[in-house]
Amino acid sequence: MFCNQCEQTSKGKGCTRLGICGKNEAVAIQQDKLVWQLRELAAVALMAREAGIVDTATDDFAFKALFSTLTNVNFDPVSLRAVQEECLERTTALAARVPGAPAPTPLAALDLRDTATDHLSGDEDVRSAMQILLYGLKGVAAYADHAAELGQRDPDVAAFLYRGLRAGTELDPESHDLNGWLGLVLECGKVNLRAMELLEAGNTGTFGTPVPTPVSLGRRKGKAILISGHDLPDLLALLEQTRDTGINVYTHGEMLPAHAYPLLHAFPHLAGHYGTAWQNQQKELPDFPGAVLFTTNCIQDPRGYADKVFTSGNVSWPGLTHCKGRDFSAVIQKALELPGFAEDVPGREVLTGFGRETLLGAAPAVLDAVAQGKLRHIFLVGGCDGARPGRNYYTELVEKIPADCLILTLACGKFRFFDKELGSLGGIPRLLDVGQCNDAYAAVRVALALADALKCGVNELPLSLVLSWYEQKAVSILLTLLALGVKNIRLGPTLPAFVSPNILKVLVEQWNIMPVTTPDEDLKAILG
Ligand code: FSO
Ligand code: SF4
Repeated sequence: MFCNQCEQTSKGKGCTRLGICGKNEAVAIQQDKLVWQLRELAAVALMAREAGIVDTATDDFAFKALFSTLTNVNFDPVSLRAVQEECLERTTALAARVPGAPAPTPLAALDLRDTATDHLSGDEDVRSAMQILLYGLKGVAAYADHAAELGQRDPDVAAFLYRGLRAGTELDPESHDLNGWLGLVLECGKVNLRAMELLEAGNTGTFGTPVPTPVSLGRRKGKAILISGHDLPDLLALLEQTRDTGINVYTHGEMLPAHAYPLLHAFPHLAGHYGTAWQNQQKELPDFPGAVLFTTNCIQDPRGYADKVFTSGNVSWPGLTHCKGRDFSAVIQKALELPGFAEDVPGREVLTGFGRETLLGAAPAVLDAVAQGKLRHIFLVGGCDGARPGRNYYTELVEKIPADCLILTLACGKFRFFDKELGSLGGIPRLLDVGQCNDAYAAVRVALALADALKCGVNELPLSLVLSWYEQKAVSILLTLLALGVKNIRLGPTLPAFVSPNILKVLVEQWNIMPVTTPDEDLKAILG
């Protein structure tokens, strides 16, 4: 196996035996084969589009299938095999409708082929660009899948997914030089903005516009279910199915911002938030006295507490019960069997829900504070969390940011500081949780609106982005920021293993992207 797609990749180079994430060799190879199958599907789907055939069900499938190869999503060879079989069936069926379309490789023949790297160019920079593109596409696929679940689709997003998947393979009629690859990579960023826009439309259209909402970190006496991941429709279904059962539902990880959506907040048994970021689950979940549902990444080996963990959607772990079709009766049954919390435990509250509308509403006050010299600088400190000790940088940075600065945050990286008392500035809380990783869309729109109001470019704003990355959704968001011309991004805790020295040079020269150093040094550099 060879996998270098996430930040915790072995020795900063690549996992070659067993993934640090727990992905074993067989599953890694299977995921590579599935990606290859999707490249074949892409070639056929592009020919179909030329013939005027757009098959939405196949587009939806392609997003889901690629999503299942993201870090910490699907560790189960049986369910991955089913995805592979469906991919073969769909490609065969679509090819039959398109004259001259190539037949997909049968699974038995695919098993004999090393699809991890065999199609990758020998040129280090081209290989790097192909990997950046593939990992960015995985992020796009995740957001497009979430959006499609909410009925939001744009056939152009699928068309680009196909173009990107076909690129560089023997199925691609075009050839691309390094500039062509970089062009595709930036286009991936733009397409990801569209995917996040669709998802925002789906979320707000279904659940309402997020409003700043205090969320309890305490516990309520009674039976309990913990729901983790990013899938809000799963949460809605769970809340509906647990209505009047006496079970309280708690959010975990990236589900925290769900509390800010009016439709979800209205359920009185949406009781609060439990735990912190994904990499702490093996410490935090054994003590949870109820059932646990993982709706998307990031799941880890539930050894020792597997009997109470369930999965849904694209997530799978061998041996766990997978809830199909948003039927959570097995989760509810398990929660009723488990003791639940013995008593009420009051807890602190944290604020979430500073979505696009709220932030845009606060923009005049922010601009005013900037004009009066009361607000020196805005920091966006966000992205994904992970296990590396170097990630304490983000906690320390937030603690050290001076009191006349605001801090926007999003995604699971915020759990390093989400419960800190940072006070307020001109009536605005200093720490503003924009939401999940996909809500980077909201942060981008607000930055563009502020630049517009101040009649300057986004790089001239008193705004600095200090991002943490872990998996492929973060890659797609980074590409979006680059495609929008956002410069001076600080990235950590380490730089991606899949970026070659020459491509890094381009990123530094054109975007002045830089690694995080120490909180003190970076603050000095930013604030002057
Ligand atoms: Fe985190 Fe995991 Fe949301 Fe990622 S929970 S690491 S970028 O999947 O998606 O922020
Ligand atoms: Fe290694 Fe990350 Fe790939 Fe897992 S996803 S095998 S940790 S590079």
